[in-house]
Amino acid sequence: MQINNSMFLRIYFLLFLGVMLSLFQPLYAQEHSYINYINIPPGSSQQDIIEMAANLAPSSRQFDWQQGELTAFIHFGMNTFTNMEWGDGTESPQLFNPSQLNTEQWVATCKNAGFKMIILTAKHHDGFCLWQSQYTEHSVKNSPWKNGQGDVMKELSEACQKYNMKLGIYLSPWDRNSPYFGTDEYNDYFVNQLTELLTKYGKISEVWLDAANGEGPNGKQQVYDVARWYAVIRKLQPEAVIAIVGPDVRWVGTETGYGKETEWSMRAATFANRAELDEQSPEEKAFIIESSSPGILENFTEEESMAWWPVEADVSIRPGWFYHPEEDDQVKTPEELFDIYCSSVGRNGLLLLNVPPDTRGLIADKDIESLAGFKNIFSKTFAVNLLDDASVSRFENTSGQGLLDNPLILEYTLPEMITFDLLQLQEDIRTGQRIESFKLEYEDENTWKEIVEGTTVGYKRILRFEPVKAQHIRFTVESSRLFPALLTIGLYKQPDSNMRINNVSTGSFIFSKDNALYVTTTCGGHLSVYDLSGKLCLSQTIPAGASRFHLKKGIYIVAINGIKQKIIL
Ligand code: FUL
Repeated sequence: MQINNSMFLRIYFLLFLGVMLSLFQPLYAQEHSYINYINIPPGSSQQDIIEMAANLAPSSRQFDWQQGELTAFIHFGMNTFTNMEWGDGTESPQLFNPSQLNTEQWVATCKNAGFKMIILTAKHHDGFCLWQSQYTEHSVKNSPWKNGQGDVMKELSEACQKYNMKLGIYLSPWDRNSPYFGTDEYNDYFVNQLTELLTKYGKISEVWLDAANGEGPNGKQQVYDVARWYAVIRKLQPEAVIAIVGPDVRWVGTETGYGKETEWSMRAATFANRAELDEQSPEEKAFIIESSSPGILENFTEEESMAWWPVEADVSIRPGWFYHPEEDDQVKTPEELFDIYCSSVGRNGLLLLNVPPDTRGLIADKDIESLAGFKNIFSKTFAVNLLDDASVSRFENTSGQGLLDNPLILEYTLPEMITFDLLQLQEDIRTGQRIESFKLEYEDENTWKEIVEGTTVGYKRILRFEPVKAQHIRFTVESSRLFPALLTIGLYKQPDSNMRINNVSTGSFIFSKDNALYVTTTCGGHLSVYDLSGKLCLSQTIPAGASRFHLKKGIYIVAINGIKQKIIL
């Protein structure tokens, strides 16, 4: 239900005019200012900091990006043909030879499933380029595919234009093939590649810069000149968001697709280029973030700035990022994909779902079926907002401008009993992200019973629960930074009540120190550790709490209760 609807006006016309206009007007005036960072003046009071945090909003490129909700990742390249996850850059271009490559099939599949953008791995860590680059021989031009005349970027860009799909690029900064890697010339090489990709393939809406930075072919590591890269991207494609190693979009922190229950889009931050930021125009502004911490108010008193830096949750529809035939029976089910959607977009993020084409250059049938099944669950679930027929029987806000101690209460009366199992909330992020905690209750024989409670909302918050039957419903924002920017509230019924409610444990954490792997879990479970060739190095039951394991230096895939993450020791 859109909060400012006619029903609301009918019942609380005078109240609405008196209260809402006075409260929303100052916010509305700020709506288009898009202040997405702020340097906190020294000596700011707690109240000043609350106001600054509450009024931070996305830049227009961040706002447009967030509305897309679903982006498809296409991992395709040399690894598809060597059946690897990471190549070492010595692979022969002769191996790249898709038999039926059809980018329209990729785009149509993703479009049918509700995706708004596609990001292609134009170059993965092995350095092999899927476009006709004039700066390297390690590309499609030396492959047998289309006698070396093919260009995957070009074909994808044309298909995206045809189907009105946004296009993004993944260009790996780490390059295990380039002889320049580890020298200043590599930054020129990288800028040249960026320039080709950003000038020859139409509009690019996202540039995904991976954080991996290992050794190049000469054993050296590279110092990335990110300031220069950002300036090139801003100049050539000012509307593109720069993600991961970038100022516009932040990595959620795992490769599971599951976001955090509490997710503030703003972060307390320290910028390397703090002094220059004020001088840059909104179009060219790009923070170089040195450190950042979650947007809880305590952190803002520690750091010198704050920035709007929303999350993207990436995950593959299969265990690997690239296509491997042996994983054909491990494609995520429609229910799993819906669970991931509710736990990424529904936790104030954007979902970046990888769908890797096979050696034919086509998305496999199994993956297409799962995506179509996901779309079916999605459409059925969100077809009807059961609150649309409700009247607001109580609206209470005693707080004036601040809501720290004074709740906002909305009570709804339905014409008849409804059954629902999903709550969806949205804040108008152009105003800011403000809600700190909320709860949903229903009336049962004259007593109010809690259904569910939560913390942050932001762009979108989805919570699922066992089906509830009710006619009177109460929604309360218990705590908020200034007046809550509540935009919509909806109650829905999922098509299959047996659908799995998120039971994936997000309560595990891994890190490496002194060549050891540390694992902390809240509930214990099973730990498996694989090396990059897929060999199992460790498999054992772990207790709740912290455990330490000694492993050789290297890169490992760590799976805890089936959820995989990568770690470098
Ligand atoms: C990681 C890469 O190392 C993986 O291969 C994959 O591309 C993933 C999305 O990002 O850092």
